[in-house]
Amino acid sequence: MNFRKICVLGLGYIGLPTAATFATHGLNVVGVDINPRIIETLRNGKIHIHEAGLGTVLEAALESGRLTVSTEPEEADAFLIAVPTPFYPDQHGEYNGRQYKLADMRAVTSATEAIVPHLRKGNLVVLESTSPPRTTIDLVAPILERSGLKAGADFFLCYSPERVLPGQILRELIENARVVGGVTPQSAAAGRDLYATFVKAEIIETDATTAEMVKLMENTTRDVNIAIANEFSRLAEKFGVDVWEAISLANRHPRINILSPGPGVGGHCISVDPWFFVEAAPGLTPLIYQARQVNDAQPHFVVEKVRQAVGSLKGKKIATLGLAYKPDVDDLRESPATEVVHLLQGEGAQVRAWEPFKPDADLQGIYMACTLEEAILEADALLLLVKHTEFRALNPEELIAKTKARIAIDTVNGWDADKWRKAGFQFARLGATT
Ligand code: SAJ
Repeated sequence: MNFRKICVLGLGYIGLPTAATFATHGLNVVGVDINPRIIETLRNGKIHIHEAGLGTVLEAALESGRLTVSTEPEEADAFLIAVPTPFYPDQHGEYNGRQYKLADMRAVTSATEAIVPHLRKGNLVVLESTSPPRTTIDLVAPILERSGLKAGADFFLCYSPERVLPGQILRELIENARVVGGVTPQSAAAGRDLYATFVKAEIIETDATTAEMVKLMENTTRDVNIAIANEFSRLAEKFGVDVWEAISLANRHPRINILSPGPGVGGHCISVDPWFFVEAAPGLTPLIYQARQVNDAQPHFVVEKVRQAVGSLKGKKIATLGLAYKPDVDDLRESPATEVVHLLQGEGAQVRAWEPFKPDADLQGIYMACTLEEAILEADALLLLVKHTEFRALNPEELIAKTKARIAIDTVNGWDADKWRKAGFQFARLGATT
């Protein structure tokens, strides 16, 4: 199938790089977002998100005239839906006394509805948003069929999960294998033809529900694996073992790859997607549910670690380093570091947070320092929460002259304990007692 013009609905972390990449590979692309401010920002040649290399690709796409942006979709050969699928913050389901989160599919629903007036025979529609199993068949297809056209017969319909790692999106879009699940084999083939525009790796065709499940299985596996690493860190502290050393030794086994403990699991993918399985089948998911509980509890263990290091938290001045959900990104969504700050404040600590990727973030109730120096000057303790490259490079010998703090607590194995002790800091690390 040949594509000349496509519409990408949702210009966030996935939709925008995807739209720009299609445009730089020769397609005419209309990028659509319901937020007029995003459209205006892009029209002014600016970007509302931080992603390595995105500026260059976007500039090329806009300058070529192949990428235009709008608040409304229009007729096209294909429509891609890349809108957020968060969970409802304050609604829960319950099964056997276990509370679980519920997927908020309103953005997928309204993006799909917006396509209906423009859908024509022979078009392709692809859902990319991470979604509960059967969303393509049970939610998207019936809405699109309000056009009078039949999914699979009159138009092609696919689910194709994005699998790109924030921080490396542009490279992974092209280099990662792509799964395309169609509601019919012909739909999957049409989806493959579309992604072949830029995907250099294998494109694998399957059915839509398998593709949805593949995506959820990937992120759920990572969540469960991080949960076991976090649980190991608690056990190591109990037994006086350094979990980081133990993990590196266990990982010498040819079939073992234990992930890293830390302050918890953040972002809008791994801490969210497992809930889609739990909601869809609460009786079949005790392990997935438990992993979520373990990872969500991790910020409390960090607070306990700080308490062990500094004594009572009341009135203590803590400088927290990093608020992003993971290293070297500016994304603070669902960040466990933010949760740690709130918990410390709840215990009466005075926190100054320093996030070099977003120093001016407006987070309710969190004092954002303008510089590292400002954050640490009056502090009693330094708390490393994110393994940003620039934090790993900090030199404790130089730092000690710039702060009152003589205690350093590392939750991500980012600092060399010997160096910090030699410089004069009392040093503590999550998952270790020495
Ligand atoms: N984390 C740990 N320990 C680890 C690894 C990660 O605590 O050993 C934490 C991170 O600090 C972060 C969270 O987990 O808070 C998630 O980070 P991540 O790098 O594991 O994943 P994401 O959310 O940035 O991206 C994931 C990726 N999925 C997988 O690796 C299976 C990516 O490929 C997906 O495209 C993305 O989710 C998505 O959009 O679904």
